[in-house]
Amino acid sequence: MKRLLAIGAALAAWAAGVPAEAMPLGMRVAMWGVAVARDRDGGLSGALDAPGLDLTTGGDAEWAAQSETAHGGGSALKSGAIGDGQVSWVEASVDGAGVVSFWWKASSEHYRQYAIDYAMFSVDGQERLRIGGEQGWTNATVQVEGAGTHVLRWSYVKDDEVSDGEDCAWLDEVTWTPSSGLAAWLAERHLAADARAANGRTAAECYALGLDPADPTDDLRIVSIEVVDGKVQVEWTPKVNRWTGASINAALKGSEALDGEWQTVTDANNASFRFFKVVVELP
Ligand SMILES: [Ca+2]
Repeated sequence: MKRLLAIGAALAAWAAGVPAEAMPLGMRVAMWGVAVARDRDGGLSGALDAPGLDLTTGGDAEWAAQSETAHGGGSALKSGAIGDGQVSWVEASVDGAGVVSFWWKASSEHYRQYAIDYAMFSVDGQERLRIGGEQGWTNATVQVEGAGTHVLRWSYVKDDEVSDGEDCAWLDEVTWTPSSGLAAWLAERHLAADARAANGRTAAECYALGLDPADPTDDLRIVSIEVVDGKVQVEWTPKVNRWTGASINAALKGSEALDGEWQTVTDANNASFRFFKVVVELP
């Protein structure tokens, strides 16, 4: 989901006293500073909560929500009805390293302590945990390492013969806690998803802009904005970060009037624009 930062109510103050004459873009921006606010349909709050997982299901039968058997009330997922030699799985993709925690339960064919049909949890196709037989609700916590996308998959797997028990698995209360990125940054600072930092900005803005949320004086003052090879480069103080948009997509918008049409600036020396704003995509 795209979460956009765009100019909001602060724009008026930001643009006050704008000189009409053409001057280097960086100077204009330095005089005006920059205001960043949330896009109305950005869905920030959802993004700042513990990220929800987008689940997909497949195999020979699909997992489905039901409320007959759940951990701690409410509903849980139950594996689909499958036959011998078949599998029913549900999975979610996550980015980067983190910890996945969940509750699961199984009722399946077993021999003594050995699960013959079983529920399996895998990360990127590699089995990490397995339960089977008459296994009550069990909590599991699994560390996921490495950058990039990881696939978390829960499968109910049957061997070639015999069924026993309720012949299925259940899954409930799956949480994903990233060890990097915005969610981890928030957790480290004990900030709520909708926290307003000491400098008045949202936590997400502080994260995106490299600001210290505990420091009321640590706010964004633009030194320069350039467009290099179509990419916006913003330099600001006091952090004096050089933000190239490599990790955060940014677009510089220009307009001849505040209530005019905002266009993407592809020429930093275009003197017709009197007003500018930076639109960034939050991480
Ligand atoms: Ca079996």
